[in-house]
Amino acid sequence: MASRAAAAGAIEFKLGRSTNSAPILKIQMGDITRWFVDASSDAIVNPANERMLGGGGADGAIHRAAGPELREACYSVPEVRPGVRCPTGEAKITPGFRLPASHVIHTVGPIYDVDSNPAASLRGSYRNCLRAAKDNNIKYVAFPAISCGVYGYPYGEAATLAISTVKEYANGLNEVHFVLFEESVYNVWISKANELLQT
Ligand code: AR6
Repeated sequence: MASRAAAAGAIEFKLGRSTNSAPILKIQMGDITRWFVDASSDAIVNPANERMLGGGGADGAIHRAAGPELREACYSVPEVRPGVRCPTGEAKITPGFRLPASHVIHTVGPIYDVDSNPAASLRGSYRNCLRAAKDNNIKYVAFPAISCGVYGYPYGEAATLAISTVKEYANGLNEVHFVLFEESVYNVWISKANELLQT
């Protein structure tokens, strides 16, 4: 259950049993482009597309806030096949440039109606973002609701996968945040977290 309600609507949960070292999960409403915790070891997750050169939604907002250097950094990520720098379910890391967060972890969630196994792909996105964070000494990560906008993933199913995957793979991080733009998405995330993180 929620251990306490923090400021500005953020609700905190503990991920795991051990009292002091277990990572903290925070769920809050907000604009992920404004999020930061720590000058060098924090990252926001960008729900990108496979080209990684920007787009609409959170991706567009992140690129606008980070400045043109972010597009240049993404452009220099090698293509694994024509037009694909980051395959669905994988993650790539860049600096945050003009963003308050020091890093951006770009991932590509599944297009719900197109992907042959959207649950496996979405789980892969969360897992590979957490892996990229740990590989780069990042201690604080903020996720949006990957695939819950243009890519059409139902919120309830997405929240269950997001929270259970974070619970499984957050060890070694200090905090994982969900920064959610819409109240309807936030409400689903809180309700699933209460279901899945009861202690
Ligand atoms: N901060 C936090 N969350 C946000 C923000 C923000 N500033 N802006 C939007 N959201 P979407 P997807 C929420 O569509 O479904 C892009 O064009 C939004 O309300 O950004 O993974 C990419 O280039 C929703 O809940 O990402 C891809 O082509 C969530 O972020 C495609 O969209 C995700 O919505 C990716 O689609």
